[in-house]
Amino acid sequence: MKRIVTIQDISCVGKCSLTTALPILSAMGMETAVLPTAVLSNHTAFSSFTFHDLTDEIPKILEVWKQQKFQFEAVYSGYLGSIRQIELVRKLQKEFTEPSALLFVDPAMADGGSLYKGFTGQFAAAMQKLCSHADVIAPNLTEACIMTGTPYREDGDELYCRDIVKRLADQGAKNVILTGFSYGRGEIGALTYDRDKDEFRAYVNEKLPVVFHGTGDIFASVTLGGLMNGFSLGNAVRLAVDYTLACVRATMADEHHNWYGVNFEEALPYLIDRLRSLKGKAENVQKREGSQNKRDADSRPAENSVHTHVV
Ligand code: PXL
Repeated sequence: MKRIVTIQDISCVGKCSLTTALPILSAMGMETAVLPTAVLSNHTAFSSFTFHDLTDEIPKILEVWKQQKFQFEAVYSGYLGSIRQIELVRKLQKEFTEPSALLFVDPAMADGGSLYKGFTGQFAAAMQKLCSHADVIAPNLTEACIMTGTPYREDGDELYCRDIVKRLADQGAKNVILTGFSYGRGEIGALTYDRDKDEFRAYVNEKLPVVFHGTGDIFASVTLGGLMNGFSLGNAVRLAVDYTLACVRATMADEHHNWYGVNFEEALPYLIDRLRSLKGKAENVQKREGSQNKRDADSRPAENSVHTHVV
């Protein structure tokens, strides 16, 4: 079993950050250690909330982890509350992982053209630096614009998005996933860029005319879970886009649904079925073609692909 660590807040109510990452990554077969950065009564999209910062606790935890010689195969950072916490993510990467481990950064600091409540330009600059050391980053368009100094355009076309994604990779991130990407109305997905292969890919699926909180954290958790299960970036992103849609559908199916989080729980069987099917395909290919070709197996198109482009 792979052991990974995720560093983000725990919002007691309003499904996001740790309360979604943990069940999703567990369902995907990861032993998931957590470093809670803060405890909130509920996430910050509610009209009021408490915020108890845990930054001072983290160095003490890391001290004991060092004594215990804990190591992780991936570090996944989400919503962070301070520049010191960003520095602690780097410490985790440097001191608690092998060079082959994955650093996955969801900048989780902005949306809709502006920074979330409480975040500053200085924080954004520190996040940009962290992203430059990452293997995979998953910003939305607002975060990507902030980190590249690009004016935010909601109606930006594919070329506009590609340019931003490429510039993020030029800053150092090996793989960039621009979330919330679409070619037009009625669809949503992600645009990815793999720096080593110099390859853009886009995958989109149906966009329902609703907005729910917490879908970004679901998307990021599933993408990381897919990568840690050995899937290609393309297949991990397809799985994440499709599962996020399944969560939104499950939410809509309940007439008493909440605005503050999606029903990812009832969609978990779908996630596990897709995971099994992708792993099954990889094993079949391995049997047929021998172990040398195994790494190619997960690059086959997933079922239910709606719209895939390699450019
Ligand atoms: O989903 C990102 C997120 C995580 N944690 C907290 C948040 C948000 C977004 O608003 O408020 C506390």
